[in-house]
Amino acid sequence: MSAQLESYDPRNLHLPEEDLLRSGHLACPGCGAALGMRLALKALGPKTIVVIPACCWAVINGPYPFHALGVPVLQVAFETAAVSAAGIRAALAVQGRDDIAVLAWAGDGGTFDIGFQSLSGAVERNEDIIYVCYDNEAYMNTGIQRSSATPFGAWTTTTPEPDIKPEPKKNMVEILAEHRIPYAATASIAFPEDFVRKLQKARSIKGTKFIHLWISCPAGHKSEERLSVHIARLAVETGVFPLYEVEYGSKYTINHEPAFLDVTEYLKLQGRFRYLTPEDVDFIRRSVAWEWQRLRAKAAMGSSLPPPPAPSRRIMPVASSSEG
Ligand SMILES: Cc1ncc(C[n+]2csc(CCOP(=O)(O)OP(=O)(O)O)c2C)c(N)n1
Ligand code: SF4
Repeated sequence: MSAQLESYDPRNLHLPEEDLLRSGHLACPGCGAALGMRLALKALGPKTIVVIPACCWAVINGPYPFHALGVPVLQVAFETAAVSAAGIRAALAVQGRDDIAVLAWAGDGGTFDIGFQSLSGAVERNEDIIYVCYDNEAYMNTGIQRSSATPFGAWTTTTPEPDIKPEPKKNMVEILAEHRIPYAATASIAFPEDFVRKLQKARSIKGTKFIHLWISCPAGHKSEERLSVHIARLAVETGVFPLYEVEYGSKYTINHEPAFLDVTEYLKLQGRFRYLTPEDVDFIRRSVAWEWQRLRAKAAMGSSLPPPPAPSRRIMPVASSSEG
């Protein structure tokens, strides 16, 4: 383990005290999606309504009339997280309630694939919602099927050996940023203060905010439960999952300079990558380097670009102190 990872001490974290994820939830041990929600509600607080489509979290929350969250939850059809959240926001606007955060919380299948059309529509209308995609890189709830968020080379039940997934992962933050929403960002459960800060920032901005949260999933990644946070940290420190934010599609900020540990440090802890050949690992290594080159170029260009002009007929929301 690198000196940088050894020096990391979670006891030094500064996070909001309040816990709105109750005991008795139904997540697997070591589930990053449970930790992610715990952090999200620490960031947003009790004045939050959560919208959950079909995904692991629809199960984690528990069977009606019980549920594990200390905030109201609306469970909706798989493809409708973004539009359902937008509908709640519209209803709250009629009541004059702009003090409540509306959080759409969906898996990668419900975001990258099945919910993409309604998400793109909501984003194009710049609906005033926070959308978090917790990304475990497959359809885990129904038995580990490949999604378009599954990375190259991963074993899933629909990409079994020797036909491990040949396509790279879809780049969702870039696609959302190209909709020129006020805020799009990546985050990780292994960088909780960064994630909490991003949610709090999202809450202070009007319009659509999208956060792509990388989470560990011991059941689907075939990894040890106790290593969930460590693996999530390695995803960042190997450069596989960069932490950055994009404002109005133009201003890029890289939030963490990785140690650029060798990708094998990350891959070897997950059984889903056990079928990779040395050539596959080399491809992943070169892809990580290429993606970083591209990200740095965008960050360099973005720092000299002004934000896009505000449309003359629609008020393009800008940062405000009220909730998003
Ligand atoms: C229209 C529709 N198709 C399929 C399903 C079955 N289904 C329920 S959850 C799920 C997988 C969800 O995957 P993802 O969004 O990645 O979340 P995860 O399970 O990984 O948390 C599927 C396919 C459904 N409920 N509705
Ligand atoms: S399958 Fe993965 S994401 Fe789903 S509850 Fe289990 S660990 Fe969490």
